[in-house]
Amino acid sequence: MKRLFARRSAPAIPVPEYDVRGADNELRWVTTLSEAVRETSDPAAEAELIRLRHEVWQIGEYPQPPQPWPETPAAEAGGSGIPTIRPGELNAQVLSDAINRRSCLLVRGLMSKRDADELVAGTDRALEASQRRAAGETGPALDSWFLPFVPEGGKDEYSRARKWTTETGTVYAADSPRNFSRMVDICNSMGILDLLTEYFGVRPVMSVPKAAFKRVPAVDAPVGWHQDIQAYGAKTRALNMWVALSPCGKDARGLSLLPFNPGGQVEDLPPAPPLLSISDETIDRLVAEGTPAVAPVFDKGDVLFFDTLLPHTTQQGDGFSKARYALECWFFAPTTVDEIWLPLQV
Ligand SMILES: O=C(O)CCC(=O)C(=O)O
Repeated sequence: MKRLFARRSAPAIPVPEYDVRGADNELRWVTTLSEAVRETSDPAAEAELIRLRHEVWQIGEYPQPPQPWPETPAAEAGGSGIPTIRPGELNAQVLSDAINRRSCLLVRGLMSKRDADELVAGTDRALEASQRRAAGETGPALDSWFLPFVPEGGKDEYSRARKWTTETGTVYAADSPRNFSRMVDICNSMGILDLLTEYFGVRPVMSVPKAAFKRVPAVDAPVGWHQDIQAYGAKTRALNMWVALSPCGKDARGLSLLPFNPGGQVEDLPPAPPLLSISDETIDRLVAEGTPAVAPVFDKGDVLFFDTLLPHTTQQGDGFSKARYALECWFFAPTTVDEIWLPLQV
């Protein structure tokens, strides 16, 4: 990617307290540019910030997460379904217990409706900007909302996937520099980075293709049953923060899931991104063995955390009348994620 923002000399501020070694200068720049972006929304600074976040991951030395992983599951509390709590009850232990037992945790109303509305508006702007760019338009105002991220000196491994995703209503968060900066600020204001640092035992990173804003149409369910371990492999420690940015599960497609911890892949399939799949036979078998398939009704701002083992799908079927907005946001223990996922320091 062309360097859009001239870096002169390292700003005279202390190195932020991250666990990363060997990237002090870049981390100072991340802090400085984050501030500049908040104050001025400068498109060149917004794009440079994404580039820098990837550079920190490339050159930084990250600590190993603690062993063992996952911890021994806590005793099963009985019942079935999705463990569900209110924001005041959320902490790393509660999260970890729910993930170990059921691979998921639903936190009602964790994101404010105002933040969700802002990200919905940002999703529409990003998708619109992607169409305009596809039609040949360019310019800094467009770059703020849609500027495909390609690592410096690298190949655009995601150009085909990106074309398909934007056409079906999904935009990678990092391809929308203004939305990405807002999303990181919102995550911080919700305490997510601190929570997940405690959960992983190390500060997590995000990824270019695995943090995405979605506008799922009423008429089509583009993603079927899958587990994300099929894409990442067993060694990757990852957790998704999936946020319903608009109500769904009734008039708009939500998510269907099997809330249990299967301990590994439920079907032995080679990974085939972007459309991984688990067969209907396997899902039927798992349901017959006692795990109910559930499709919760989500309100705007509800957050579902889930790990790589959770079998889930965009809610299937007919009869939906509204589009749904959501944020899919995977976090990773930095040393366990493959560079193909274009990790980003946050
Ligand atoms: O939002 C959806 O419908 C699908 C989400 C998903 O598959 C994921 O977040 O991994």
